[in-house]
Amino acid sequence: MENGTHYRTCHLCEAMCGVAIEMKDGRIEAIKGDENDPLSHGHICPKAVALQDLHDDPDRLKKPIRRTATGWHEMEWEHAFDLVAERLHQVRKEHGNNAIGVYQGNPNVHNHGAMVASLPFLRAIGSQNRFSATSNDQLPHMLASLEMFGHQVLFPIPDIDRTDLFMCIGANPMASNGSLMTVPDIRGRLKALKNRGGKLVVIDPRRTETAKLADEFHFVRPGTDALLLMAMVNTLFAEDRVDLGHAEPWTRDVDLVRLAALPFTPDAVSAHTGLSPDAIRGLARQLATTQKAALYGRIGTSTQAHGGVATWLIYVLNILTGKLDTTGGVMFTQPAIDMVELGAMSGQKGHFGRRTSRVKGLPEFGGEYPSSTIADEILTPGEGQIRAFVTVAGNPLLSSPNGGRLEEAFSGLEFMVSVDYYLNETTRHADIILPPTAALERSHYDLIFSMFAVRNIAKYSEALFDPGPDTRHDWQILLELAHRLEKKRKGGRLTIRAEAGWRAFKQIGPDPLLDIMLRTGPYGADLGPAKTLMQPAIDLIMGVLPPGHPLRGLARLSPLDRRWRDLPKGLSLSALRANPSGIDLGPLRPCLPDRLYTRDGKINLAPRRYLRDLDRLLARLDTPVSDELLLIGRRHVRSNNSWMHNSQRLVKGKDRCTMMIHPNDASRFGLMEGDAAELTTDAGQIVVPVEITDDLMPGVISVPHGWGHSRNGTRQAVAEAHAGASINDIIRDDQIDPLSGTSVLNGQHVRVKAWKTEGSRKRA
Ligand SMILES: Nc1nc2c(c(=O)[nH]1)N[C@H]1C(S)=C(S)[C@@H](COP(=O)(O)OP(=O)(O)OC[C@H]3O[C@@H](n4cnc5c(=O)[nH]c(N)nc54)[C@H](O)[C@@H]3O)O[C@H]1N2
Ligand SMILES: Nc1nc2c(c(=O)[nH]1)N[C@H]1C(S)=C(S)[C@@H](COP(=O)(O)OP(=O)(O)OC[C@H]3O[C@@H](n4cnc5c(=O)[nH]c(N)nc54)[C@H](O)[C@@H]3O)O[C@H]1N2
Ligand code: SF4
Ligand SMILES: [Mo]
Repeated sequence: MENGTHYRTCHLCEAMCGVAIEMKDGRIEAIKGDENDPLSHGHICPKAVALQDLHDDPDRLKKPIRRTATGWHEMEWEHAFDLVAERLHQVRKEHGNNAIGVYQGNPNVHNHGAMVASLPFLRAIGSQNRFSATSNDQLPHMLASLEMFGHQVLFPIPDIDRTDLFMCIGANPMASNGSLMTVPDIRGRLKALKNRGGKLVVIDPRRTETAKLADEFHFVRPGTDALLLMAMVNTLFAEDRVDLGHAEPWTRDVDLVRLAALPFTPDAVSAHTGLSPDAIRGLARQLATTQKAALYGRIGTSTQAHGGVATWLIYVLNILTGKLDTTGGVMFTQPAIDMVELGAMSGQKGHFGRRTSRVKGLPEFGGEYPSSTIADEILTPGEGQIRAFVTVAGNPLLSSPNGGRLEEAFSGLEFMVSVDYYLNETTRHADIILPPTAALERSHYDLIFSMFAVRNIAKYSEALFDPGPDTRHDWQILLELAHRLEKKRKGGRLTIRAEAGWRAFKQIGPDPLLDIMLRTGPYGADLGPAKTLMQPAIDLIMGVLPPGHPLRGLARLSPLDRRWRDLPKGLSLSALRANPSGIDLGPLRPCLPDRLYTRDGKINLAPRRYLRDLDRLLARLDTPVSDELLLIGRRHVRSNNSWMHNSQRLVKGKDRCTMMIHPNDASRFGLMEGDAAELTTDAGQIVVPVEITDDLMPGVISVPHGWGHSRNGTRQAVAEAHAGASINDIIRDDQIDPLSGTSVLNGQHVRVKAWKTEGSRKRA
């Protein structure tokens, strides 16, 4: 890359900020916000500089490495691919396809190449034992979308730039920069909300960075949101405030929701939730009487014991108060590459509960089992036991419940391979690590987060650096392995056509496919010569794509579709290349009922599986409130899940892996500021420094996730020097939301006491 400014999207979190990277003599001089980015307008957060740190990190792996008796040794790519394919194939030949487990982590969804190659890779492996970060994250949102709108990734997104009331429950966008709501510069946007006379309401067990900007804030006891939200529904009906507005003609089963909410009066739930009956009624009334309002929930309402029902109720409340698909409410983004429509066209709108896991009988979602059960499936002998494991851009040892048990599981595997550029807590268990190119060495298009943006935009970024010599992109690694595994499955030979398909796929790669997707999408230019020229290659590639691959829907899309008639046209990859800061496609637009994918074309307000799960919620009303401490997580703007603690600039300063606790609880358990506290559950024990603050609700403690870099044998020097402890070492893997299969990462009971070392005991 020559000197000058390179424009790009930051891929680190969901906010899709535009960055302007100043280059001099082949090196990065500075990273700033791109003022011309139509979504972020120049905003970046402190993590953007880590783009450079990641690139320059001496610990980042660049060639495959193999674990041997004398330590890790580099190996050639060809040899590594051969060996991995051979070992995986051996395991499945001996023990069946399901003997291979696969875990896909969060960075996959920030990587269009990996996304395009992932389904062929999974099919080539052929195992039903698939897992991902989804079940530690947004599964309840996907389930609610599937059940209510008929499509697992059709999410209602707050129209935050035009709303007058933003009600935020179980999310802290000031730290996370938003999730299932791509919203760069949340601070600026919340300020604008206030400047136009709007209001921010936050409901959370911690007075968060977002809460500190709020006009109204309520503590809620962890895990009780479903009760609170039910009482809000109850209030709407009791006070005759239900008005579905625009969505009324397409919504069914409103009355079932009314009946379901009857027992959950504000008085009945008050003691459990910690909100007064008046406060609960007040929340319902505001939502009903503010025309432009959006109720929004995230990790705090999804990864908890009633995550399924709580997330469903957030959708329900928006619909009952007429906020769905209206300006300033919650709306469906219409991205330039419409993965929702592509999925539907290829017959893949999502599915749930088609089969259950071997050991615990937990339901699959979209072909994946809950990550909480990975260790069960590896450690429990019998037909179908996992004996080999593949991780792709994931660190389940730190990100999934019960790290200690996962550790035991991973260390007993017959074979493990990780596609990752760090030797970290998870990948150190691998036999071979295959490191992809660095992010700045690849092009970037946000297939996923463009779907969740608070404004319609399209943006493509060229690679900033040429990939180093002898390196492979994620998509190349996945396709190479897929090709080899398919070949082995077919006894060493593929048909001439299939062989040509794999070769074409590997040759062409994801970007020309982006072009076709853009051109056939809602804002597409006419197909022009691009498609004709590429048609033979595309036909070949289609031949090796598994059924349900979104690209299979391509053939049936056209920008001329009736529903897209009024949208601006002209997008193609070259149009995006000519506009490296991105192209604005306008504010969110109403699109009901066209964008519903349910069989009857209606919104299903009361799916039966949610109603059935209400018995469990009712039982909760009868359970007395206990005074045991409840553990919740938190995020910090300078951290990103488990994998960015190797940047000195991000980890420097005050220790962030602390246990926050209310002063009353601190004195109840004899803890002083800075003491080490010992946190114990049936899963394990960790020791973390105490941070006393009345920002926490009494009875609640908070520890961030993604830390715990002290395990032996990793290679992340900075992270090791700022190790912290992993909250997931004490989060139990036998607590899940039975409705959805989501891990209970928030609201588990924990025992806390001062940690006494030998020395301090003597002193005491
Ligand atoms: N207790 C608790 N646990 C949680 C959460 C919580 O709130 N509380 N949050 C959950 C959530 S929301 C999520 S999304 C998960 C995340 O969980 P995971 O996805 O399992 O883990 P990450 O920490 O994102 O680790 C990403 C891994 O990918 C590697 N990596 C980064 N970029 C690339 C790339 O481009 N290619 C490849 N091949 N590898 C790459 C990194 O080195 C790292 O090993 O954690 C979950 N765990
Ligand atoms: N800086 C930074 N940004 C990130 C990430 C990161 O690790 N660091 N991770 C990215 C990822 S993968 C994701 S999924 C998003 C997540 O985005 P957010 O959901 O906004 O992230 P959190 O900060 O975990 O916010 C969850 C909030 O829920 C609260 N909470 C916990 N339990 C409960 C409960 O029972 N009820 C209620 N009402 N609230 C509860 C917590 O106190 C916390 O404030 O962030 C993304 N952005
Ligand atoms: S908020 Fe920070 S990490 Fe997220 S996209 Fe923007 S600059 Fe990157
Ligand atoms: Mo996440």
